[in-house]
Amino acid sequence: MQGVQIYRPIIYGNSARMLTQEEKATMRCPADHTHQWTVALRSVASQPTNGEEPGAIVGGKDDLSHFIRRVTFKLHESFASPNRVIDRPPFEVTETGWGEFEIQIRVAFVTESGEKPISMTHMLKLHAWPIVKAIQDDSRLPLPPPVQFWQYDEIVFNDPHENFFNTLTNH
Ligand code: SLL
Repeated sequence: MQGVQIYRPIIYGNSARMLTQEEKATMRCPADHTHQWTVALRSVASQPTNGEEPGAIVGGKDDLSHFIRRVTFKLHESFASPNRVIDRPPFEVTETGWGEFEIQIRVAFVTESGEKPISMTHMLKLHAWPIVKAIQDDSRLPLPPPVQFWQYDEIVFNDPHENFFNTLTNH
């Protein structure tokens, strides 16, 4: 459809929280891991209104899979199998670790769209500077609240195939 432009809003980013002493003792993760985090690509429909994590599944439905076929999260190479391929919602990866790094998020669309994959970069955020870092470094204090670090974006399709346009608009 020449001259037609259609976009779909998305949210991507991460949540992160510190591991408790008990979790560190019982989870089978390396001793230097301090945080558990989740990186995700989510629909705007899953956005909460009350400050909770986006996609803390409002209505239990992720409405991205009608146009997104696959999301690949490329983690830091210190992780085992850093390329994490997710073929169905929820498009997310949960891990434990100690450090912040750039995550490449590659989004592939349903085959019939004829659209090329797109990529974006998310900087994994574990520490809410500067206040929470000071708190989390003091083991006598309670754990700081989880970090939420999310980005709103819009995926734009130019001159979409008619079928794909219909898929998007009928959903
Ligand atoms: C740095 N930007 O160079 C950081 C790298 C790497 C993070 C952070 C654990 C991996 C694992 C992990 O959190 N890596 O041991 O499974 O300082």
